Amino acid sequence: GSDDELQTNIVVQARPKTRRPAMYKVLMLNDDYTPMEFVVHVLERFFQKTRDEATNIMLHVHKRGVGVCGVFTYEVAESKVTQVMDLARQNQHPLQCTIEKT
Ligand code: TYC
Repeated sequence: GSDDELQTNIVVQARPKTRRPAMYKVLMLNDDYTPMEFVVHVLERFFQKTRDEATNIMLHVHKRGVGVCGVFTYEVAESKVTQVMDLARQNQHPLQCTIEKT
């Protein structure tokens, strides 16, 4: 056969089908026992907050009962919750955090 019969089947998509991932808030919950300083430490260590940002978030949670630590993809959010809860348990603090779809 001639050279034209060789099909390569290459399709160039003009607009690639990308999909933004679902995002999840990591929420910190207030309790009566976890030291304020520990919560500030957690926010600095796992959520890259400055001392001032961490203090503001901690005080917001202390007063209102719940606050947002950050917004992440599902896997990252789950990982943050696990790391926070592990450190809290190691230090015998009842600190709880959870995720919520945005
Ligand atoms: N309420 C705690 C206290 O008075 C402080 C605290 C703040 C605990 C935020 C948990 O997510 C929390 N020691």
